[in-house]
Amino acid sequence: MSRKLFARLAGITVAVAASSVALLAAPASAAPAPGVDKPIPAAPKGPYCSSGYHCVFWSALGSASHDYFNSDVNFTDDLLTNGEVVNDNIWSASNSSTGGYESHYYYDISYGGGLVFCVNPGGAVEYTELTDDLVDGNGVAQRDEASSLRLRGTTTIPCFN
Ligand SMILES: [Ca+2]
Ligand SMILES: [Ca+2]
Ligand SMILES: [Ca+2]
Repeated sequence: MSRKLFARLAGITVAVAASSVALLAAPASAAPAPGVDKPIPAAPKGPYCSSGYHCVFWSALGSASHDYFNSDVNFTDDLLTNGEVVNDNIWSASNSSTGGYESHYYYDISYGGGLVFCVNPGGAVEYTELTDDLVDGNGVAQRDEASSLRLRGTTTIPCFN
């Protein structure tokens, strides 16, 4: 097993353990008191991604990340929080758009090469939902392939939720 793959799997185990604890600690949702107006619903928020951003992750959701506020034509000049380059190196993504934009990820820079996958507002795609042929950046399968991000309004293209 490669060092990179091992590091990813080790990190994922920790992330899963942490999320299980968070799940147990979550309080039951309280019903609004009678006569109190329901609050205006907030924009949907994807996991591990600040409001208004489109977030990409090195391995599992919540791992080393880079947050995009707008479309980005070239991932080769962007770094993850672990210092690695974003290009051909992301395994999962989350969408916390406040403007209702879908995140569309493409195989090549400048939205070229076809769509790798897309994520709806408030949604996310976990690494387990993406395919991988174990060759980075060869235009085949989905992990370690995305090279640009285009924000689009609501489309008819099926995206991850
Ligand atoms: Ca960039
Ligand atoms: Ca690529
Ligand atoms: Ca590949």
